[in-house]
Amino acid sequence: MSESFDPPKTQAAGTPAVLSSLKQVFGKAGVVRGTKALLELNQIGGFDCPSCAWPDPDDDRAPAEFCENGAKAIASEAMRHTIGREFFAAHSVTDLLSQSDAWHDLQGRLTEPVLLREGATHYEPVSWQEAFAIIAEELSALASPDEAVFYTSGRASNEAAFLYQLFVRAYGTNNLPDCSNMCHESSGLAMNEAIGVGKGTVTLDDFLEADVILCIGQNPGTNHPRMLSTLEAAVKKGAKIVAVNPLKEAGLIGFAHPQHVSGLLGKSTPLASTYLQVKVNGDMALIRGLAKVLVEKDAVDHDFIRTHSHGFQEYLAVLDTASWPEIEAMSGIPQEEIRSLAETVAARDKRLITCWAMGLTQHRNAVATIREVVNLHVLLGAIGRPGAGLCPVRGHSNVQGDRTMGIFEKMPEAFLATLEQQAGIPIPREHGFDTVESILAMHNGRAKFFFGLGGNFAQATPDSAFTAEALRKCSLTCHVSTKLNRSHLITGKRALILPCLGRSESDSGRFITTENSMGVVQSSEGKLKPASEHLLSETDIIARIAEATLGDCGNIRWRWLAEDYNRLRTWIEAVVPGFENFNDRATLPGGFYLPNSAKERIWKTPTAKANFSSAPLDSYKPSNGRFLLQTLRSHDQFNTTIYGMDDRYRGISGMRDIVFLNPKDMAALGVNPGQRIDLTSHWNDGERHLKGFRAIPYDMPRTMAAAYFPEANVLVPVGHVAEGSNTPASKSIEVSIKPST
Ligand SMILES: Nc1nc2c(c(=O)[nH]1)N[C@H]1C(S)=C(S)[C@@H](COP(=O)(O)OP(=O)(O)OC[C@H]3O[C@@H](n4cnc5c(=O)[nH]c(N)nc54)[C@H](O)[C@@H]3O)O[C@H]1N2
Ligand SMILES: Nc1nc2c(c(=O)[nH]1)N[C@H]1C(S)=C(S)[C@@H](COP(=O)(O)OP(=O)(O)OC[C@H]3O[C@@H](n4cnc5c(=O)[nH]c(N)nc54)[C@H](O)[C@@H]3O)O[C@H]1N2
Ligand SMILES: [Mo]
Repeated sequence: MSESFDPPKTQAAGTPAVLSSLKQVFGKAGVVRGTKALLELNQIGGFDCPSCAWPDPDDDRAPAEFCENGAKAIASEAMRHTIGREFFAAHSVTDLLSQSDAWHDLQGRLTEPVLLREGATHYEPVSWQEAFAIIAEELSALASPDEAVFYTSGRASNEAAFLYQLFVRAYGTNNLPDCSNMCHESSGLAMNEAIGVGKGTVTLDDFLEADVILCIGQNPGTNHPRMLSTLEAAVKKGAKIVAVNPLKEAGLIGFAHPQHVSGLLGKSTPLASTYLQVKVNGDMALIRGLAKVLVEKDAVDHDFIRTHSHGFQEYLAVLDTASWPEIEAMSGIPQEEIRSLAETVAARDKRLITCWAMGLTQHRNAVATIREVVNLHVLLGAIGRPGAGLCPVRGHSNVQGDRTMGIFEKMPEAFLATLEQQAGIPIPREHGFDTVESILAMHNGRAKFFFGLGGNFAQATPDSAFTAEALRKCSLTCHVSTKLNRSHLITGKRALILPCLGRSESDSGRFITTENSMGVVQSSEGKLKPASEHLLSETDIIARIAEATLGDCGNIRWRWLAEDYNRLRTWIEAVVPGFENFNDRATLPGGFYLPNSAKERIWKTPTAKANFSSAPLDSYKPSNGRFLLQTLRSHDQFNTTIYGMDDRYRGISGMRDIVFLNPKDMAALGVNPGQRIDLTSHWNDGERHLKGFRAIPYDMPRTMAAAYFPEANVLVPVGHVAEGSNTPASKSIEVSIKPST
């Protein structure tokens, strides 16, 4: 494989995206299975793409309603290669651990349950029944249910997630950490405090009516490619797109629609008309500056502020005290540019949509920053009217649905009380561990049992070495997974891998439901032949573990409930608000919208208003000579699943061991392009090291650095988290850099 770096691209998608999709799908899944998968992907009656959570059009879907990265996700799930007992007999756990994440993914789909016995070097086959008995035995042996941790990634269906949290709570704990703790937790918390809902308030149609769309801290060309079609349509309707990102990202600059002839011929639509290369973590200052100008110009919505908001006077006071030198220093954006942004935002009807993702959520002050975004919308009355609103862009395809179903260590009392009534058994109320607390609890011995419903806990979490120690202290680590990953290899005394059906595969004719980033619940029915006849659905696996551990209890008959997903949906309807007539509505073409009070301008906050936040202005400042490192995704990965070694839009081929730096900083460090450097992260618990990565020049602000997740997770301090949400601050890691010796 050739390793090289070239200048980044200035447009996303086009023919290279189509070619890359087909190469991945046909190469891994074969032409027949691959074609069938692509034809069913995101179609009404077909299955929901397991990649990101960007919505599909409500109706009127194109015959190819998928993107390059959705195709890669499908290729990885639908691949023909499989691994079973021969594979695990041939490779010890230590051998497998020495391989890369990309190699793990290439080996193929898991096909049968395997067990690593205490002291053993290899996984060996185990029957489903024995696997469930081992889990039940371990859970019964714990001194308290709170010694068990039950993690969830964001691919589980609503039905599986609901049953899972029911089991975990029936067992007696709220220890339900999830990937959301590392993802949009800061958004959920900030929005709940401010407007009484933790979810976005816009639909796809709003994009077609917007005047201005702010895309902050998000790289949609790679992570939500179908969003580019929405942005293109918005631009064609006259919307202005403003990108706020330290890095120049191709997908924000231009888009060549891969399903339109003009796009295939390379004709691209320019997207962002303004591109603000903010400093990492400088967004709060930027938005405060913007709000300051809007108030100065009296371009705010006084009616909305009077009728709907709380805390305006205090907010005016903080705007007053925010000084321009401070705003400019923190954001890195000159006053004139912020003034000109205010002109753009104030022009026309101030129908503003703000989209954001991990560039805002993974900082120490993430919650305050996102509240500042909400402040801006409250000032403009840009919530709950057509063409305006808040759009946290979710990651995993069903991460939002899993939360709706109760995957949360701190579910509100109303949910738990209704669940208790429906289940007819006591439901614990004490809050459980989130992701970071789970790591600490396993490390200090308060938790001894780890269960993962999907995901790759060991790789996705901060401080890889510390988290590995934590997992190794467990009595049992157990994963329900589709593909081999590093978490299967960093084990407790005993370990189990339980292979499950993927979303694209037929589940005995049953369908599941998911909820996308805009609160649309829709059905998804896998159509491909399962990778192995031994696979069970996630729901069946959970039901059988619950039965082995607890037996039927209260009103719950586990196997009966899981057998027919309509029964589970009846339970969901009884417990979760907004799911009336769930079974009838689940099959509506295009699904149905969940209620969203903020969209109706009803504020379910303690003040019954939309609350301004007057948090002190803040940004992370590394000590002199040090850099602020952000960890991000390349174009060839889905979180910890590495599809390939390229990052096409950023001009990178064949390598992942790289650090993007400003060319002037490289010169100051005395480092040439491609030269190896060593990074050390600094935190109050000590230092962590990453050696021998290659320095790559990139168009970005000074004293900032960027490296790929998960390789750079060794540098993320476990205690460096967002205040309030406890999300690892994996976009603001203080590092020192020196040339490797
Ligand atoms: N193909 C593919 N799709 C995915 C995923 C994937 O890995 N691959 N992951 C899924 C998941 S779980 C998630 S959460 C989403 C993630 O989607 P994104 O949030 O787009 O993912 P990141 O790569 O973390 O990108 C962060 C972006 O924020 C910018 N950024 C970093 N720090 C700052 C800052 O302080 N301020 C501003 N304004 N910008 C900043 C970075 O330069 C980068 O462009 O994507 C989902 N979709
Ligand atoms: N440094 C740093 N760390 C980060 C981030 C970052 O930006 N920087 N981002 C964070 C974010 S936003 C997130 S969401 C987390 C992601 O954290 P996770 O959700 O834990 O990680 P994934 O890589 O998405 O999980 C991939 C694994 O899920 C399994 N899998 C795939 N499909 C299925 C399925 O259908 N069912 C089941 N049961 N298993 C399946 C496969 O075995 C695969 O190996 O990482 C976080 N970690
Ligand atoms: Mo995420």
